[in-house]
Amino acid sequence: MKKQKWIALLLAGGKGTRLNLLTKTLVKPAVPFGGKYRIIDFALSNCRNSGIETVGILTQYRPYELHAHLGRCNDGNYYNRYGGLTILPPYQRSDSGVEWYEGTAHAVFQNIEFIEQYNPENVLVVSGDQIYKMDYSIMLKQHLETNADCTIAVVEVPWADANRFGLMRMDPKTYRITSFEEKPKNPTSNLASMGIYIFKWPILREYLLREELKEFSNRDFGKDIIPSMLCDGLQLYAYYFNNYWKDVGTIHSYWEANLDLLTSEKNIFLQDPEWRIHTAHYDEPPLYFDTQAKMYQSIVSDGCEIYGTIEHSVLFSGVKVGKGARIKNSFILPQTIIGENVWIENAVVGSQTQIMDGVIIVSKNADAHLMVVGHNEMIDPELQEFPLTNKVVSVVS
Ligand code: ADQ
Ligand code: ADP
Repeated sequence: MKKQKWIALLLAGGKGTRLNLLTKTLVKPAVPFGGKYRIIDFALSNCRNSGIETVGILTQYRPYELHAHLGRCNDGNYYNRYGGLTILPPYQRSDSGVEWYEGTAHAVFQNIEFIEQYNPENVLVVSGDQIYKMDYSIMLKQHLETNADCTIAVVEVPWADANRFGLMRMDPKTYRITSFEEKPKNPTSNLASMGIYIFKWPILREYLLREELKEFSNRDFGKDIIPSMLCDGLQLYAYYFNNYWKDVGTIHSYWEANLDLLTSEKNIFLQDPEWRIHTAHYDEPPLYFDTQAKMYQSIVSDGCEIYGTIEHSVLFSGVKVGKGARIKNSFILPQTIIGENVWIENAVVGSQTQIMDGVIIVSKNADAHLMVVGHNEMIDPELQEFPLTNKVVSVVS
């Protein structure tokens, strides 16, 4: 087969426990974001817009909604003009049974045959759980110019968050990486790996095979592959990124990333409008706004039907808000039905939730902070047990 310059592998199988109830039934990359998207749409659109023709999506944990979404995406005009989207779940390789993807590197290792079909010179590995717009072809250009074995996209993060990331030091002139530590307890750098890598394929292949032979290994890029390459003196370079980037790994960062959409300077959809984020299409009717309805500084998506007041909030597709209801500083995920005279403040409400008339769900302190109401649950004042997290500050019903 003709050698391809590069192919992309999109990691979308991790459990994502820190998103709490939002990932109870679906994997993090499939979590709805920004009114009508899912988190994975960013990485996938970046691949498409960067001109990558072949993308393998590695899925594992609760993949049903993700697969359904990707199927819908491929159905429309999302990625099929390249014909290059392949879903890669774990599979039975031999008689010994199915080998789950134990870590990110192990997931790629299991798909060596898929990659080899395309005989690529370089492989781009990206995460499916980040919000950003990035032209990977510029990163590839730097990778080729420096003749790097591996190029890692990096970004400066606030010191307070630094211990959630792989942190490195680099030569300020050449950008050659001189040290790397995965999620150190006491950070000495705030230059973080974005978990976006371009590798020379023959070199990555060799390290994936080597990692498999080790008795003790997490089979992870950040914990194993990158430190081994650095230790062996390979050429690792940083690709410096200074645009909007959010890893929505925790409920707090998910909250902040949605909140950012409500400020025009931070709203990622308003930045670089040529670089479109694509998603699956649902035939939702247009937004309906009744006479008593009021809306301030909010995002309200197609299919919503509003009779109440919405303030500083994001309403995802198909949300119904009854008469007299007030929603403030909140994110209401798709297809949720909110009854009359409901009051919701500082909360994330999961999709397909039904909130009965008169329920009050208020967290008094937005930073302390929000509550997550479960996916597919009915919230009724008669019920004693609300499926909320222990972050609840106050629930009055
Ligand atoms: P983390 O954010 O902790 O660190 P990780 O849990 O490795 O990322 O997940 C990265 C991606 O891989 C996610 O999209 C996840 O869904 C997927 N994934 C995880 N386990 C998987 C598995 N077994 N099979 C398939 N997919 C899987 C990484 C790097 C850090 C870096 C941050 C940046 O290790 O160095 O700073 O990303 O966000
Ligand atoms: P059902 O579960 O009734 O078959 P769908 O197949 O339409 O519903 O939806 C599957 C998933 O997609 C659900 O999680 C639902 O919340 C979500 N979903 C449905 N409609 C939309 C939409 N317009 N925008 C985003 N997500 C949606």
